[in-house]
Amino acid sequence: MRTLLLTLSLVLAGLLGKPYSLNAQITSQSFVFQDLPYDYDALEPYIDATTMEIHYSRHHRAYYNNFLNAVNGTGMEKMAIEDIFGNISSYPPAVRNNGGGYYNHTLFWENMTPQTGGKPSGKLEKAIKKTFGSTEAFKEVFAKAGATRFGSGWAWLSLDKQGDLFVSSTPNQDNPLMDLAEQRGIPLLAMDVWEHAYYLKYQNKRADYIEAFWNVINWKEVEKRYEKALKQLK
Ligand code: MN3
Repeated sequence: MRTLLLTLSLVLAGLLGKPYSLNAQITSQSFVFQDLPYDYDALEPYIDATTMEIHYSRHHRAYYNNFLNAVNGTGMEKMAIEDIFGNISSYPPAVRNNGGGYYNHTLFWENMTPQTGGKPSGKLEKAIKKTFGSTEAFKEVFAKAGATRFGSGWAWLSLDKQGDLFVSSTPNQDNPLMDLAEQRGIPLLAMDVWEHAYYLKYQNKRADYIEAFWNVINWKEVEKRYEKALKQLK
């Protein structure tokens, strides 16, 4: 029924010249498509409004819709997404790609803000200093993880099982919660380095986008995630 509705709405939306408007009606009780926590132009000049609008309302929405279609009727629709990721290697690629796309972008929007503190503080700052030497050194490691990811993917700051921070990068829509990730942990900060995240404004200059990203990090949110993740380990 859901697939039929989706097909009908796509056809209708296409006729109306609004390819995503009706597509946007799919919802789920377990997996929420969250509102963007700010306006599309809120992160200007670092991330332009058109990129934000396309990225959120089309890319993210498509991952979400495709994820719901992939889990609907499988039993997975009642699972916590973290548990799905913990066994992702045993599920179809559509769950991995779209579930990752849905989760990663939700985190990405939350860990950006126009009211950034500019740098980490509190317990997180201490942990960053302990692991990387300084915030500047962390910035370099994180930027390198994003810059050297071949093709499409993500850069991450995460917390491992031992309670230590680490930086990693994953291909496509994978993330550190997935059982097939090279380094597993709880994601605290996510940076999308797919071309769709920056190409309109920065074209091929991924390094410039990465430099700009530093200006919109929601450090308060990353700190909150860090403290929550520490508690989860106990
Ligand atoms: Mn993206």
